[in-house]
Amino acid sequence: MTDWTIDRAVTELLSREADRRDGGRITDAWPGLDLPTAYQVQDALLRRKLDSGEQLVGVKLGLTSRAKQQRMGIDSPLTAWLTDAMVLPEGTPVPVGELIHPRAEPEIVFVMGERLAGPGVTAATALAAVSSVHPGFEIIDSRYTDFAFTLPDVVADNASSSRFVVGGNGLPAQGLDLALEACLLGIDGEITHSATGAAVQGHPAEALALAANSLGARGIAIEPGWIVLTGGLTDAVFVEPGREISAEFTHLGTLRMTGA
Ligand code: 0L1
Ligand code: MG
Repeated sequence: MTDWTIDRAVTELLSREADRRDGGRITDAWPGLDLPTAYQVQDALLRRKLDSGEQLVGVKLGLTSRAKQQRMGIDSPLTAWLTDAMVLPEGTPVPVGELIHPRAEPEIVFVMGERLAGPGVTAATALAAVSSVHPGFEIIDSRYTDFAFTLPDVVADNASSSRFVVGGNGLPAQGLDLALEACLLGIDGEITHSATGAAVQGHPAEALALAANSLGARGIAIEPGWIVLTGGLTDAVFVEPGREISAEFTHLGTLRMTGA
């Protein structure tokens, strides 16, 4: 018998976020938190954010690259929600003081032109529904100490979502080879990590198809205008006050951001 409920887990995670504090894994206190229940926590957490005035603007994938999976010790991709409160306009300093222990990771980002509803979505049909492709940063800020979590923990925590940057005006997907699109991640001018789009499920459109199919299994479609973060290409690096983090893409452009 447990006194943990979906509602209690949501309250715990939201209060950690509001108080800028991390804490132990929910699954240590609630071993019965399985993956379907964790997605129920994630959806209930989204509802609380929407009730407080935030708008749903898209979906993100997490743990889509080997680099991220190896670092986190979890080999299953996941999905989570993006709201307007997480948008960090390009060029805006990352408000480190408002966060717990933020890390940044470079991502290939899609803005959707058409509705995409699984099951049966392929990478080709997914890519055809994309309006534009952008360089992006995700700033993750796990509500768990040292980013130590199991898959249900991180799913419940909306996949460590905190802030994200969508850069540039975007390019049409047609004409880009996103598997070969390279990204150099730099800290204070020194390149520390590199990857190509193939790091993300073989092709970022495979990640988009995966999101459409897994959301489809829950009766949810990806809507026109939604932003889709396809997952960290490389490991994430800590954001610190005064530290400049750059992501230089072959065709999508270069993004820079600095911790404040
Ligand atoms: O893009 C990603 O792979 C984010 C994964 C979220 C979990 C985390 O690394 O904290
Ligand atoms: Mg990410």
